[in-house]
Amino acid sequence: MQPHEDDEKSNHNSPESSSPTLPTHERVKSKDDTRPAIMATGNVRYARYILFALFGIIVIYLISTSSLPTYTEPIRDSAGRYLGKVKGAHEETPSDTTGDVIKPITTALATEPTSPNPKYDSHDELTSSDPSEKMNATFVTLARNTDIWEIARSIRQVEDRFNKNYHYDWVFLNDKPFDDTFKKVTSSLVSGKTHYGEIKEEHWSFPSWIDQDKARKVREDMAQRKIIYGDSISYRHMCRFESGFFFRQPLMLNYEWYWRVEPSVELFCDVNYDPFKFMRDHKKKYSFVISLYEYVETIPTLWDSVKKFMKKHPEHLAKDNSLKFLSDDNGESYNKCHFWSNFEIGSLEWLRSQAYIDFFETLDKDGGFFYERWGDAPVHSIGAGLLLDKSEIHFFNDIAYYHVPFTHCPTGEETRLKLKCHCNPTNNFDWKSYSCTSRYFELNKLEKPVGWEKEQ
Ligand SMILES: Nc1nc2c(ncn2[C@@H]2O[C@H](COP(=O)(O)OP(=O)(O)OP(=O)(O)O)[C@@H](O)[C@H]2O)c(=O)[nH]1
Ligand SMILES: [Mg+2]
Repeated sequence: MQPHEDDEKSNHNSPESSSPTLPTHERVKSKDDTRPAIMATGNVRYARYILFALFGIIVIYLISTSSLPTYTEPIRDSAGRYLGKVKGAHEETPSDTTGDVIKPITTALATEPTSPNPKYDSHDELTSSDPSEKMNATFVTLARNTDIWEIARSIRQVEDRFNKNYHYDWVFLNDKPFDDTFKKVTSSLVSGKTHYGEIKEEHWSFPSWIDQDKARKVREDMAQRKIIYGDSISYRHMCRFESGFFFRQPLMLNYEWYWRVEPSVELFCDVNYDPFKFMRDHKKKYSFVISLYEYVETIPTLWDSVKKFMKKHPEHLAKDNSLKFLSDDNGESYNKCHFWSNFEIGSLEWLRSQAYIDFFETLDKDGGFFYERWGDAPVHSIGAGLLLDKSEIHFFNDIAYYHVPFTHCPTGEETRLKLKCHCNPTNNFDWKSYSCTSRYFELNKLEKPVGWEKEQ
C-alpha cells in the first residue's frame, strides 16, 4: 500500500483534520464560513459519545443480571441411577432445591459446538472462563495413603496438560480413611474441588457366597506359579471394586462422567479441548488409549460367565456391538483383547445402567474375582464391547499416556508438535503385535493415522 494513500484515508476519518482534504472550492472558504459545519461535526461527536455510553451501560447491565450457572441436584431412582436434575440449588447447600426438573445435561447441551473444534484450538481460548460450558464430570482415583507421591506426580501432569484450564473436581477413594498429608498435598495440586471417600466394607470384602478355602488355595497356587498379584487379597478387592462399585460410591453419584487416573501415570501432550464434552457431543460412553491381550492365567473361566450372561440377558446386548473385537469365533471363545482400564474416560450413567449392573452381578456371582484373578480391565472392556454400540467406544489418539510398561504416543508428527508432546514415538504401543488397537481400527473401519507402519 502507498504511504500517502494511507495518510489520506486517516485524514478523511479524522474530523479535526478534515479541511486540508476538502475539495478545492471548499478550502477557499473563510474560517467563519466553516463554523456551522464544525458545529455539526461536534454534535455528531457528542451523539456518538452518548451512544457509546448507552451501549456500555447496557452491556454492564446484561453482564450483572445474567444468571450464573447453579448447582443442579441429580434425581435418582432407588438404585441410585441418574434420572435428571433439579434446578436451583447452590453447590454449598445441595439439599436446598426448588423442585424444577430440567433436562439432563447430556441432552440439554447437545446442540453446542463439538470438540475438538477449530474455535477451541488456541490454548488461550481454552479456559473455563465460561463455567456454564463445564460438564458434570470428575477425575477419580482409588489410592492408598502410601500412594501419595505417586498420585501427586499424576495429578501434576493432568493439571499441567489439561485441568488447569478447566478445574474439574477430583474424587479420591480408599478402603481406609485418607490421612491429612494425602488430603493436604492432593488438594493443593488439584485446581477443582477435591472429595475424599471411604469405601464401605461391603464393597471391599469377600461376598458371602465365596468359599474361603477354595479362594485361599487359588492364591497359594498362583503364588507358586508366580502369577503377578496372584497371591494378593487386596488386589482382588481392588479389581472387584473397580469392576462393580466405584461408580456407585456416594461421592460419584453427583457426576455423569469420569476420568480415571492412577498413581505414576504420565500425560505427554497438551489436551487442548474438553474430552468430556467430546464424549457427550459424539455420543460416546467409553474410551481408551491402550489396548492389549490379557494374561490368560488370570481369567480362565471369565468368558464362560460372559456367555452365561449373554444367554440370560439377550435384551442387554447392543445391536451393533463389538463382539468381533473380543472374539474370533463369533462368541465361542474370548481372544483376550481388552482396553487398558487404568486410563478411562467414560459415562457413569452407563455403568449405573441396569444392563451393566446385571452384567457385573452375573460375573460376581460366579466368584472369578476370588477363584481366579479377574481384572477390571477385561470386565469393563467386555461390558463395553457387548452392551454398547461400537460407535459409542472411542480411541483418544491425541491423549498421550504412559502406565508402566506401555506408552501411547500419538501417531503423526503434526499432532505431536501441535500438542507439544514429549513422548518418543518409537515407544508407541498402538501398532505393536501385542496391542489390540489395530483390531479396533479394522472393526470400526477407521483409517489408521499416517505413519503407523513405521511404529509396528
Ligand atoms: N485404597 C486402595 N487402593 C488400592 C489398593 N490396591 C490398589 N489400589 C489402587 O488401585 C489402582 C490399581 O492398582 P495398581 O496397583 O496400580 O494395579 P495395576 O495397575 O494393575 O498394577 P501396577 O502395574 O502395579 O500399576 C491404583 O489406583 C492403586 O492406587 C488397596 O489395597 N487400597
Ligand atoms: Mg497401576
